[in-house]
Amino acid sequence: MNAPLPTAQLRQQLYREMDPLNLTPLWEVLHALVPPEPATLCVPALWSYDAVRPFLMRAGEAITAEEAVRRVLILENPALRGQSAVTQSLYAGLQLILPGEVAPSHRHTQSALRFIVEGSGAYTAVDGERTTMHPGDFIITPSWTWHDHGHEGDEPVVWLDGLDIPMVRFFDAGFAENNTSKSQKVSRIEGTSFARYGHNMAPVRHEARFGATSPIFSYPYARSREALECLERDAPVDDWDGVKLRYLNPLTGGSPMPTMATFMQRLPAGFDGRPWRQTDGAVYSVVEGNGEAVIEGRGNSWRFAFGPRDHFVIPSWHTARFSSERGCVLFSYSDRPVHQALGIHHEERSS
Ligand code: 1HN
Repeated sequence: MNAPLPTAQLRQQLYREMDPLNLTPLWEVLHALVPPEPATLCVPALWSYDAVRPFLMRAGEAITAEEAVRRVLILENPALRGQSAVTQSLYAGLQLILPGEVAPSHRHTQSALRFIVEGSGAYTAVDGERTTMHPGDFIITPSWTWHDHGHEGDEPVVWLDGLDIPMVRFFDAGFAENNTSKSQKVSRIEGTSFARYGHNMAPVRHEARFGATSPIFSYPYARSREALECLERDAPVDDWDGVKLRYLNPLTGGSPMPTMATFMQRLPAGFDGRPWRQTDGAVYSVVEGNGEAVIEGRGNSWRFAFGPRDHFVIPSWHTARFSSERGCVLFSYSDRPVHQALGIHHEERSS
């Protein structure tokens, strides 16, 4: 009789011989599949606008918006290079349009947000209505709506694109289509959506044109800024967030898009925030002022000094705290609505 194989050898033989059947033992990977707490591969990263802008302008010389379809430099998480992802679920990029250019009309199931970083006078058209871009405006392209961008002004315009591309890719649920015309026909005057839905009022009889997405597709900075300024003067300042507001879909009270939540916050002068962490990784665009983010996670720490137009990402379950000597305004977006829909959103605030 043969001597029984030593355990280790027995197992290796089992693994080897069942491998051709695409079978693999759970017990070897169980700990990694259900970690005791989120253990993202993503790392915090900062893109200083001073460093990025020259490359954007060079891209403006290297290719037209029309040829590129979308002239964008993708902000890739350093730990996810090649995946067009800033976190496991989110995409971020900086898009440039120059005077006279058109980015042709198309549609896709991925939802997009635009946050205007530099310049005025470009427009985006969604489903027949144009909206003019100004720095700090937050604009939505709902899933499966025709959209094109154009620029009839006289200075370069740059915005942050936030899309749910990795999430839709994960579900293998993406469709896309090009329009037959470069620029879609304008069928409503500018401001129609905002007039119908943007004043804490809504038409008495209406349908949700964009399904689960907000019928307002442009949230002007002038309004958000005014709200933050008033609240900074008169309302309690949160020790973790400063003064932070979430954008909402006026028809539901929920997030403007089913997959992405958006926020605008003001850190008052002298703010020295307490640390927090949450499961939704977030991308930040600095609107005004300067500040610092200290981020810790997975045994490492990062200190980002940020100023206007800088972008940074705080990955899932990394501890972060903000400070600002002279005050600043931050826009951010995350995949929080999906966490909430799945009942897996976690947040921790420390003292
Ligand atoms: C897209 O359609 C836009 O419409 C921007 O401006 C970025 C990234 C991937 C796929 C589609 C846009 C995009 C995109």
